[in-house]
Amino acid sequence: MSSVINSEKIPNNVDLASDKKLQRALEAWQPHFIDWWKEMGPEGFQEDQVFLRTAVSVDSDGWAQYDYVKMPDYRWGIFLADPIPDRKIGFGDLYGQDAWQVVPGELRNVLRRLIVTQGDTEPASVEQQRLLGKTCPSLYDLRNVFQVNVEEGRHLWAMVYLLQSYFGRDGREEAEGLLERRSGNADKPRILGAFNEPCANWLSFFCFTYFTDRDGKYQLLALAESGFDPLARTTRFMLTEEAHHMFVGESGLTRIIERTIALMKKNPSEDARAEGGIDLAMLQKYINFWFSVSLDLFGGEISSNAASYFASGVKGRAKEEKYTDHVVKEGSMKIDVPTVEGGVLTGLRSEDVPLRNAMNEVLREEYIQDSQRGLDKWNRLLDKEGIAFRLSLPSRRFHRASGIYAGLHFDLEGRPLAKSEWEAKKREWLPTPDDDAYVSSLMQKPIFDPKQMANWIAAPARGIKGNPVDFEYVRHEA
Ligand code: BYC
Repeated sequence: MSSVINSEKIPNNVDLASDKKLQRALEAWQPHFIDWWKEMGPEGFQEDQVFLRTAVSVDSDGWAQYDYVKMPDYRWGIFLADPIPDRKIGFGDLYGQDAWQVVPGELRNVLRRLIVTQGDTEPASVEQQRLLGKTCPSLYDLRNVFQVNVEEGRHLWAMVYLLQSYFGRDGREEAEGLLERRSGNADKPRILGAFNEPCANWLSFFCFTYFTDRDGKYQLLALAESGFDPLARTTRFMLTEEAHHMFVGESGLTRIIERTIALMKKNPSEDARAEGGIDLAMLQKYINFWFSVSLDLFGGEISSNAASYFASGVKGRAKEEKYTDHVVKEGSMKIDVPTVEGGVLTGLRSEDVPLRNAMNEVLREEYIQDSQRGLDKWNRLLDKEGIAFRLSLPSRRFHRASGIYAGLHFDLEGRPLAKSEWEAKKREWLPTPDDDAYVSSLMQKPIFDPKQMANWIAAPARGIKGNPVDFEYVRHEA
C-alpha cells in the first residue's frame, strides 16, 4: 500500500489492506481531499494542536480515541456498523427479501443520487463554518467546532467510500465533484438550499447544529433502513458521531439563554442588549430562519420521488421497526395544500395524500416534534427564572423555499398572507442585515485564554472527556 493509503493512517473496518481497487481510488482522491481541507477547512488553525476525538472502531464502548492532533493530520477513517446477519429489507414492495450487498442495476442512479446528496452536505457544512474560529467565544467552543468539522469530513469519506466501492467510474467522478462544488458559490453551489446559506456567526452556528444537523439525524435514520446494506451500515455508524453535533447546538443555545437571563437580571429594564448580550427576540428570529431552511431539506410534502424510494426499498422511515405496516400500500396523511387563484394565495385545503407520497412529510413531522423538545426545555428555564418571554417554532409553512408552500407567504402561525403583508412584517420575523451586524459585533475578537468566556454566552457545565472547562482544548499559537 502507498504511504498515504494504509490502515494505520486510515482507520477502517472495510479491509482496506486487501482491497486494491479501493486503495487505488482513494490514492487518487485523498490528496484532493487534503487540498480541499486546506483551502476550505477552518481558516487560520491548521497548524494548531486540537484535542479531538477520532473514530477508531465500531465497538460501542470504545469506538473513539481522544488526543491532540493537527487537523490536516486527522485520521479520517471508514467504518460500517457491524452487519446484521441475514438482514432483510424492512419496508416497501420488497419487504422481507434479502438486503442487497451490491447495487441492483435498476436502482443504481437513484442510489447514487441519494448518496451524492448526502455526501454533498458534509463538506458544505465545513465550508459554511470555516471562519468561525476567528471569533470563538472560548477554547472549549473552538475545539467543538473543529470536532464537528473533522467528523463532517469523515462523513464525506463515508459517502466517498460507497461511491468508489460500488459505483465504478461514475462513482469516482461523483467523489471528485463533492470536492468541487462550493457552499454559496453561484456557479457551482452545493446541492441543497440550507447548505448555501452563510453561517457567519456563532448564533447561526448553534442554530445550524441544533436544526440542520438534526435534519442530518433524520435523513441518516431513514437511510439506515435502506435495503442497500452498505449504505445502511455506514449511516448507522455516522449517527454515533451526529449525536455530538446536535449536543453542540443544544448546549450552545442553552448557554446563550442562560447568559441572556443573567444579563437581563443585571439590567434595570431587563435589557440583555444593553449588557452586551443576545436578546431573546433576536434568538427567536434566528430560530425562525434556521428552522425554516432546515424544513426545506426534507423535500416536497407530496413527492413521487419519496414514494418510489420507499416502494423500491431504497429509503425507509426513521426507526421503521416502530411501525406495524411496513408495506404501506394503503393509508393516507392529511396535508394542508395551499389554494391559489390567479397567482394569489387564497387559503388552505386539507387533502388526503397516499402515505407513500407523504414520506417526506412523515419524516418532517418527527423532526418537528424532536426540535420542539429543546424549545420546551428553554421555556421551562425562562419560566423558572420568572421571565415571561417564550420561544417557539414557526409553522411548517413559514418562509419555505421548497415544497408546496414555496413562493407563498404565511405568518409564524401558518396563516396565509398577501405578499404586501409579508413584506411589511418579515423584518420582525427574520434576521435583518442590521441584526446580523449586531450579533457579529458581539463576536469581534476570538477568546484564546482558557480561563475566559465571551460575555454573550455562559460557560458549559462540564468539559470534554472528563477535562475541566478551562482545559487548553486548542493549543493556539497567536
Ligand atoms: N434544496 O420530491 P422532492 C446532513 C430537489 S443533512 C434544493 O421534493 P426528494 C448534515 C430534489 O432533489 C441530511 N433542492 O424531494 C447536516 C428534487 O430534484 P429533481 C442530508 C431540493 O427527491 C448538517 C426536487 O427538488 N441528507 O446530513 O424527496 C451538517 C423535488 O424533489 C431541496 C439527505 O438529504 C432543497 N432543500 O428529495 C452536515 C439525504 N429539496 O429530482 C450534514 C439524501 C428537494 O427534481 N437526500 N430538492 O432534480 C434525500 O433523501 C432527498 O434527496 C431529499 C428530498 C430529502 C433531499
